[in-house]
Amino acid sequence: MSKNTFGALAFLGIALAGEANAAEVKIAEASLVGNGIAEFVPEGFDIIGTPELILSHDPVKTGEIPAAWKFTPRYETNDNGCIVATIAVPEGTSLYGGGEVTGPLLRNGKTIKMWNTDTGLYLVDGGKRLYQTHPWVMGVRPDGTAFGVLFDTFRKAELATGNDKIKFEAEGTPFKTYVIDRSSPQEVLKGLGELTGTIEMPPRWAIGYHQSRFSYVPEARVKEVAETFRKKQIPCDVIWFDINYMDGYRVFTIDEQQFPDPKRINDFLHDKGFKSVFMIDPGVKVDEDYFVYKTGKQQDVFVKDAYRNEFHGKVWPGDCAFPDYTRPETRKWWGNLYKDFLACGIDGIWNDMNEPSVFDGPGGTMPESCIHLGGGNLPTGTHGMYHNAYGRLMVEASRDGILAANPDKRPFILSRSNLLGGQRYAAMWTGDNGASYEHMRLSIPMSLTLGLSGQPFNGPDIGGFANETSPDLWGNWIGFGAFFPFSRGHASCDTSDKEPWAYTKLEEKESRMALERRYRLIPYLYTAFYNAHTDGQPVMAPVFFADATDASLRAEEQAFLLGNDLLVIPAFSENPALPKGNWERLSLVKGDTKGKYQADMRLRPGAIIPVGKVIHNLTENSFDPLTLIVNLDENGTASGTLYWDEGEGWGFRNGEYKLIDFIATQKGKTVEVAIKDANGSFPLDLGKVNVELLRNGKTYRASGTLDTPVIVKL
Ligand code: NBV
Repeated sequence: MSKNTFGALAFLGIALAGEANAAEVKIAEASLVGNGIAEFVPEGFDIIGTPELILSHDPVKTGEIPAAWKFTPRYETNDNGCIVATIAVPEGTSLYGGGEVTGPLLRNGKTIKMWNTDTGLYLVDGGKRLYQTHPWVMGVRPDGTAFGVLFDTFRKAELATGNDKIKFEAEGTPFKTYVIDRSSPQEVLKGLGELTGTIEMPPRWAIGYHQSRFSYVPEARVKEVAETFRKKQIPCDVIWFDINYMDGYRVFTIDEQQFPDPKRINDFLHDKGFKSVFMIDPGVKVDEDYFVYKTGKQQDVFVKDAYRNEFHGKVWPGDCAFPDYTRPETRKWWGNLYKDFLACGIDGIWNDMNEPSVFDGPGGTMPESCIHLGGGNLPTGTHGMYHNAYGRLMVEASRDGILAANPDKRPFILSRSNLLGGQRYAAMWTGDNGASYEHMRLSIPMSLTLGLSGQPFNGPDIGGFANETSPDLWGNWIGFGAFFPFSRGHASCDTSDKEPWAYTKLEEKESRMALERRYRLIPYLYTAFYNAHTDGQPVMAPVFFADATDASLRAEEQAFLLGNDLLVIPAFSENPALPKGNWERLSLVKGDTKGKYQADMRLRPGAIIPVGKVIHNLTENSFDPLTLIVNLDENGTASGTLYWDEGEGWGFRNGEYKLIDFIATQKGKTVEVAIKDANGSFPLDLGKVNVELLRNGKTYRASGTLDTPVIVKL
């Protein structure tokens, strides 16, 4: 870790921790701040040196730490003047988390660095340093109980998850540590949500399939791609606009040659049931005739260099200035830029390059000596201090602006860089992967780890961003990639086409089938997003979530769970470790259990899942009819939930939703399926419901209105 940050901080007159030799830092205050949540405040902690950007609110003290409390961090300063927090780990604990990581799901014995970096193909630092920062670890003990540790700082850091201890070493002043000790991994993630907030309900279209490339231009090409999806009846909800739509890479502009009438292309997409997402980068082209630069300069919103001149660095448009999002005035100015931009019918925003990536800057970013002025709760500080918060502050500003522009709509923002807690503002994708089997396999533990780190709404570039994708790689990837929480195909500018039909007829058919499966699952998937929103639960979860006491599941990273009840076993997987019990094989689309690339899907014993019909975009009606798929447990019972609302807007906050609990009970040779409970005022008429009961490889069917129980004969 470099020392120049400290030099710069001293220059700013910001308090420094002792830089001399390793010395213990005592804990000044320790208290409970929630059910099984302890807060540790070290001596020397001050909110100026370590401002709060991770937690969603100031935790309130609820009591004293009980005498039997097991996890207390030990703090010390080291020779570099960094603060080191160490927590001893009980024997046999499986460690997870750290946010965006390469490598295995099981993190015992791993070290990662926290310094957000534009890392094409994950090559920087051998994949130990990626685009986001999540100072968070979850431990699962042999008995299935779990704990989590949150190091509450966004400073440059290193996180080592050793077998006997977790060690977190960060620049800056002493930081607080939160420890959550609860009965299960699910409960620990709920606690993480209590501290850092959860995702907002996404607009429903955002959980459909997305098609992107760098870049779909001009207008005619966008139309062609959209029309081909409809003609070939491959489900898709969103077409993405990468940087080439801009006028000379100037953010908040649209190139008139490529898109002479931006409203026209958005109207076209909307007519066909698509939404559009447009990219906005932080770098603002230095151009006195360009309104964004001009107004930004007038309002003095840009980051300064060490001599307090406007900092310039090169990105796509050439020389750029960078908004100083630590300033409330800048966030306001930036947010306000969205209103006119979105007015042509743009539905969502993609914030890229926000580590920030600066082509000619040291280490590919802006110099650590640059100055952020701060304001509100944030003190003036160097870029060295604020680097890992840059993307998070950007997406907060974007979200606020988008919401102010369209107050009745749920914002959808995708971000490449972010910080733990930033799930409150944006979904994320895992950056520039490559078209390789290695990255295809890696995309599963990466996505799972993000879900275990508070960010359930995530996914990779399916097919691989860089390099050519072979038909077989695409087929394999989309076969399970259709079940990522965020499911999007994307491709770099110098590759061949990567749309589902760009390979052979076989992959086209398999893509359609995989995506039809996703779209049938929308009622179930939307309910899983609701659980993510209310309880911080991952949408895509590791297999061990099915049984945290089963040691054989702890490292499984080929198969995964979608929600609580569905097991997804990718076609490529070899000897996956699967949970015990009678998980019944599920068919959602004719022929899917035999499809070459289709994931094997299994339903949990004791589960009822709500699924819709095959639709091709989310403006169509899923409930025509609704099907309840049931797998009884060994006691002959099953239960499940459906959450549904408008799919847009905020009515659900005032009770305009429907939350229905279903129950199935075996009575001799029949099974009764009924509504156990229904809440909320959203007018959802289920009409006639189909029931499919899976049992020993056979399907038993019945249907009825559920005004009275539907009876399935065995
Ligand atoms: O905007 C172009 C790309 C984008 O397609 C990709 O998804 C981002 O991760 N962007 C990076 C800029 C540079 C790519 C080489």
